[in-house]
Amino acid sequence: MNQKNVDAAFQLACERYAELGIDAKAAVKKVLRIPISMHCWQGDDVRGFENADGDLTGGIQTTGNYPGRARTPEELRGDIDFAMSMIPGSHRVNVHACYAEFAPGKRVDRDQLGPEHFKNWIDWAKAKKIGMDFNPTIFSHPKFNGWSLASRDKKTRDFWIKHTQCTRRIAEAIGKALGSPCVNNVWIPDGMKDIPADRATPRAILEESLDQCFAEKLNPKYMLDSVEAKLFGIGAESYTAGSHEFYMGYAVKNQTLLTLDAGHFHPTEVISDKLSSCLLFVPGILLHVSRGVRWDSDHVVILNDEQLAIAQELVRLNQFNRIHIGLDYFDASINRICAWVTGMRAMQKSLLMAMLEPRKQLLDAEKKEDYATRMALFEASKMLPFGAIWDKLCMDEDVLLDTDFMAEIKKYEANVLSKR
Ligand code: RNT
Ligand code: ZN
Repeated sequence: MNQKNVDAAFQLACERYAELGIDAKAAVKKVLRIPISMHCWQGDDVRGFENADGDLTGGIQTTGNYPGRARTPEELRGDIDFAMSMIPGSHRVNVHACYAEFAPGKRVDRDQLGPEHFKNWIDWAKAKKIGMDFNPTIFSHPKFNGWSLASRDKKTRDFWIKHTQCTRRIAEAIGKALGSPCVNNVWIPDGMKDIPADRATPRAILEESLDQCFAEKLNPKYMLDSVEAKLFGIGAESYTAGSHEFYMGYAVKNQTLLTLDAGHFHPTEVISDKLSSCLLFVPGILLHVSRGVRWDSDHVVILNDEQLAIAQELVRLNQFNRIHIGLDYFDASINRICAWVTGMRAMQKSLLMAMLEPRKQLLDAEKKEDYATRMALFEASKMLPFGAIWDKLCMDEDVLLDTDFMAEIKKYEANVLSKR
């Protein structure tokens, strides 16, 4: 990287944007203030620490066996630290209940978890001055037999209700310790492979179970509840109890946050179009930014059209206090650090790009119903010197440019990952 060239390109780019009335320097500042919650589970293929060799169940799958996955909490946190060193700005980390740590001989089941089992995560986050988010882990466990909170079996249901109640208290403790509300996201895989004869009963049970999960009032200054829908999972292709309509209704009725996962809808149905509607009726949204590819909902986030459309909506709505941005994907077939860094940076790039659109001209054209001008402006925006602004942002934040970070990751792979 030639620093002089980056500076010169930035200067020219700022002038070009200024001609259109866009303040590129202000956009850079703004994007750096937006925290993104990085999901810890990309680092170990969603295995967790309870039984890392156990099967991943619940209709989600990691495919691939790329060497170097994190096997211990120290390895995972070390990998996250390294990934974060290549991501501009300050972010959050999203942890699942299955990443609990136990003192020797003190292992407990998921219905007995407490904040003490996440002490190392909390201390680490505190030292880094970052926030954390949390999730009950309602899959990959012997008590998940295809059903959990929507189970007809009271014992199964009660176990998962207790687990979810534990996670809410853990989330509250995390939020209190770190001085930033911790979003606790409930997702369950419950569903059926083939056409159900009764779609209603599991949903009625699920509503009752969730009411029990959320009965205890906890302080929203420290924790926020969110619920996540999904259209289908592997082995639950025909029906999921927790569908979009179910959780949209639940979140509106109970005023919880609603999680929108980009990979959880029909292939041509996009979450970018849902944000402005949902925000009218729920107190907030948790985004699971992901990339669906055919039947898989969890490919690494890249700067594609839907990613940009999501970011455009976020910027245009400008309600970052109500929208929590998190990533959710897992690719076990490539270097996992690169998967994190690429997704986080793509999220940031899309936000920056969205902030650099000729907003005023676009709105003017639209108001006049001059849709040809609007289309021409959108096309013109794509050719603006966005890359020069991004490079300068990276350089000033002391992180490597897009063209350079992979060499650093390769070094880490040779020195650290390949030794596992
Ligand atoms: C699964 C959901 C859920 C999980 C994570 C691990 O389809 O998207 O959010 O990916 O909780
Ligand atoms: Zn998700």
